[in-house]
Amino acid sequence: MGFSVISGPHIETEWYNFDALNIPKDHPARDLWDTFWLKNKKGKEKMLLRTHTSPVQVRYMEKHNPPLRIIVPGRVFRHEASDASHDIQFYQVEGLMVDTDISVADFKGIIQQFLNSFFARKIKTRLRPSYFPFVEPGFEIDIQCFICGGKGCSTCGHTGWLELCPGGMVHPFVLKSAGLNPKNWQGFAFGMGFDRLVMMTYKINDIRLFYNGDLRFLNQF
Ligand code: 2NL
Repeated sequence: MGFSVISGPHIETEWYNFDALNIPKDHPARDLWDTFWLKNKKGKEKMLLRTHTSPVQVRYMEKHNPPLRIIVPGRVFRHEASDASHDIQFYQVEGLMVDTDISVADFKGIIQQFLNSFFARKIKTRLRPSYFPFVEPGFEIDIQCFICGGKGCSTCGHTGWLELCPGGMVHPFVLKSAGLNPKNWQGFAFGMGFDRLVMMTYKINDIRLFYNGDLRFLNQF
């Protein structure tokens, strides 16, 4: 589908990780991300371990003229307690498409195509409204529960749907921060937790298994 795979630094500035993404310093939305801050040098900008791969997309938009289609896989870091579905580091795969006349229909079509191909069968999806400061409108993409086929079971909390990945139309503020005129360009973006996709595919119930180096686990793959 014409997407280039792009990567960028794990250590980021506050501007690229937060401010440019419409997450201002004293805004409550910033509390959505538990951040590892680095000791900053006097008079220098505050540095951190990126909490998402979005800063890579901002940097890319600054340097390249649209139309743009990129996929950004990479390690991200969150300062939070770990449990079976959360770790202090994990992989995200974010996507960004910027062009003229891009709509939610383009977003849904491309995600649908990706999922059918990743899971090697036709996947039923739906979009549900959600909030992220860097997109407007924002949604969660749900897939039909692959355990019960949509009938409702304990895995899907008896809803028939599983939350897969958030996304939305790139907020005009973010395009502006990256030097693009939102009157001329629109786009969509999404951010998948890659570990979660792999957990669903292989029916793995604890994200920490990927990183604790137990060879009995790793040698199965
Ligand atoms: C998450 C967050 C999302 C995006 C990531 C994005 C990037 C730019 C502009 C707008 Cl440069 N949006 N990324 C958008 C929506 C959701 O996911 O934590 N996912 C697991």
